[in-house]
Amino acid sequence: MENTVEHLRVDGARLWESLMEMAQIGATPAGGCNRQALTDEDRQGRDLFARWCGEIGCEIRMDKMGNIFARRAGSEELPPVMTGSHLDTQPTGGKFDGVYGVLAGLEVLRTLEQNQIKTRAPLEVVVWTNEEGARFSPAMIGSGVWAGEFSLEYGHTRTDKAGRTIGAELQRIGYLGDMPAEAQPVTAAFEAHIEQGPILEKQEQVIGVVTGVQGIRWYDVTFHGTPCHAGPTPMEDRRDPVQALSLLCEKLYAQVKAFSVDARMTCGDLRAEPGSRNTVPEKVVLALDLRHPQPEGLEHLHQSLQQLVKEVERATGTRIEVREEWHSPPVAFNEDCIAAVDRAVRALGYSHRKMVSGAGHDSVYVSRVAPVSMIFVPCAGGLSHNEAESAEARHLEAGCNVLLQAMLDRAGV
Ligand code: HGY
Ligand code: MN
Ligand code: MN
Ligand code: MN
Repeated sequence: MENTVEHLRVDGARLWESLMEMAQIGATPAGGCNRQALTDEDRQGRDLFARWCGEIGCEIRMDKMGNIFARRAGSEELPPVMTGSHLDTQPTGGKFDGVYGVLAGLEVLRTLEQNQIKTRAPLEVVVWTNEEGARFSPAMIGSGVWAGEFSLEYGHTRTDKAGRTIGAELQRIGYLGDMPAEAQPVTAAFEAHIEQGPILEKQEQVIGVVTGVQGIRWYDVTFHGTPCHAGPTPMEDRRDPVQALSLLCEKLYAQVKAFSVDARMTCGDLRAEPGSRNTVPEKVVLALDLRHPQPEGLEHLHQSLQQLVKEVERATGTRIEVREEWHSPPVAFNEDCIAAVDRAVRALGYSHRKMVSGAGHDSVYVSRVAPVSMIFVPCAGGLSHNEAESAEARHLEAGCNVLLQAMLDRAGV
């Protein structure tokens, strides 16, 4: 049996078809996907995934955070070898971020079913709830509750901008499971994902053997000013929060760039209140995302923010509040799982390199309770969180072959 397993390959065309069918759900006119967490589109995607898993005899369970576990029985009662990712997207997301990891996992199960191969340990493909953190903050909350990072109560009470809670939305779309959202023993876990950056494509490598994930810190920075009339109020009489925000961003961008080529700063969401063109705002709220691969680097960025806030308050006479929304420290993945991916890549003969993930993934929280590593494939121009996100079928197939072999390596046959 051993040698046939080594020569087993997934069906790349079937994987591509499933990706394109899933991409129809929440499809946007510009060719991307808007399937935000717990929307009707997310429900449709979940329903389609569950139907596909049912077709190959998987047992499907759901927990209280709406995480979906599709299990293919093994020949022995062992903790499962897990894979999966997320089906939710950014508002202007693409066809592959998250979805690829879910459907690559499904393709592994389809391939084993088709070849009547039974693994010793059961295999499980997981859909984690709200990985993106676009509709509900913070990101990766489904896997975060499962791994014990957040309480179920915290997870259920997170709200979107319209004040709807995760708990109510899970109920509304019919994905509020009754299984506790608590980690069970796992033999090993792997997540296949597009790189969402330019390295593999630039270096013409097919596979990224992912050794860890960089650290992330999210803040809500609120700049308080004095609302007044846009016309009669002289510039020097104003306490304008937009002026404070632009001064802070200018200084912080400069410090981040000067500090390290690996440092990241993003201001992806801004809102002014009351939001009238001819009233100087009372306040401006900035959703800030800082990242760095090392803990001390992330701490340096955190300190720079605190210190610049004080400087800008003095310079503009405004009050600035910094509230930390989320802190996901850098993660190093499990050496045995990294080695399993490495063995698979070499046996398959794909070009490859080791790398750290710039994006956060559910594997960050899974790694708190299980041995984990990830498999990256290139995406065009390194673009993601963008409707033009694209990847080549041959690369997606290669990554899925690596996933198959790495899972077999850990599950046994
Ligand atoms: O923000 C991230 O890195 C992930 O895509 N949620
Ligand atoms: Mn993702
Ligand atoms: Mn993403
Ligand atoms: Mn992600």
